[in-house]
Amino acid sequence: MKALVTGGAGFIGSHITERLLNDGHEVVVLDDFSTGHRHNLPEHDKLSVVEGDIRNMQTVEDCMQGVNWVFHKAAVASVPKTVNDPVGSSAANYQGTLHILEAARQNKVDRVVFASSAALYGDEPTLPKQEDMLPVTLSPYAVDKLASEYACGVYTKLYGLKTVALRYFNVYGPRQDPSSPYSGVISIFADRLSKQQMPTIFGDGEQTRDFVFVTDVVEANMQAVLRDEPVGQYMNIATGHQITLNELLQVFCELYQLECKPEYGEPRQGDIKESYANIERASKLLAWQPEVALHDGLKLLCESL
Ligand code: NAD
Ligand code: UD2
Repeated sequence: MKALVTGGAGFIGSHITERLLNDGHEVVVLDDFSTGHRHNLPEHDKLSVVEGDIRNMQTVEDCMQGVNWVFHKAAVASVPKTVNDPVGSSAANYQGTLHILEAARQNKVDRVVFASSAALYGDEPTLPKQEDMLPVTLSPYAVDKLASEYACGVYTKLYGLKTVALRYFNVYGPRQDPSSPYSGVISIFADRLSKQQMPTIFGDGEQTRDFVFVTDVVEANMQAVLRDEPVGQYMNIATGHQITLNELLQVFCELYQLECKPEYGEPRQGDIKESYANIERASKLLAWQPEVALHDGLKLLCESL
């Protein structure tokens, strides 16, 4: 098969690309390198890398030629960036998705998998987060992800384009960029601890998250193109388990054999207290279960640094 991976030079996209190449597929990566890096991708005779922008319809059309599967991961993935520039980020996060869907329709692509987000649950306190809950959009990022999910649904119902939306919770693993204060907390903790520095926990550390390892996310993407059951659906991709940040840091310190003496800072404004997902829909429609336990995933991450 021939696959287009938008955002393929980024964290999640590069892992999807690697998996596709390992499985013998041909891959086109479309990335503007705004946060992605060429060094995230291997040299491979079945991989072509296009430096371009999903905001440009012609670029998207050019990349869509002969494609069977699209893994649409390109986005301004930082919520604060979308807060600072709602119009500019929407051009990528919503209009860019429309470009992908329209070019996929015109080119009779077999499947489009869209990277959605747990951000759609906002600060709704009910746990676990379930797909039938009403979205609570607290940022331009969430609005664009929701609008993109709706657009995927419309393209399936109206034009018969087979789309699947995957709502990722907190994804972690090698190649996640720790450089911004809003980078994934695991990437920040790993970066600090690998330099023998103690990270800062914002608040009392009793907030929880559902951390899912990137190769489990890749497997969900693969099942989303291989199976018919998920077509036209959106579903949570997570583990179904939560862990507090205090516990997370404790596991990390054991891995690095460091005495755990966290520094506590002010709680982050707008922080969500608890988050974990119900993953029944994904496990049924994708015949999928996360395989990598947190301890093992953190070990793999530490070994990669
Ligand atoms: P990332 O920033 O590492 O990857 C995004 C990639 O898209 C980068 O390579 C970037 O250069 C590229 N890109 C951005 N704008 C582009 C544009 N206009 N044209 C072409 N390429 C562009 O982020 P990630 O963590 O790998 O996220 C991948 C996707 O998953 C995003 O859509 C993100 O919103 C979504 N997501 C991620 C998480 C997470 O925990 N990492 C959680 C929920 C949803
Ligand atoms: C995730 C997404 C965000 C948005 C949000 C919606 C990531 C990286 N972020 O934010 O884009 O979709 O979900 O709910 O996927 N923390 C520390 N110390 C640090 C960094 C973070 O204590 O150095 C805390 C932070 O205050 C929070 C927790 O760690 O309580 C997780 O932070 P995060 O930014 O990794 O992810 P989250 O769930 O807040």
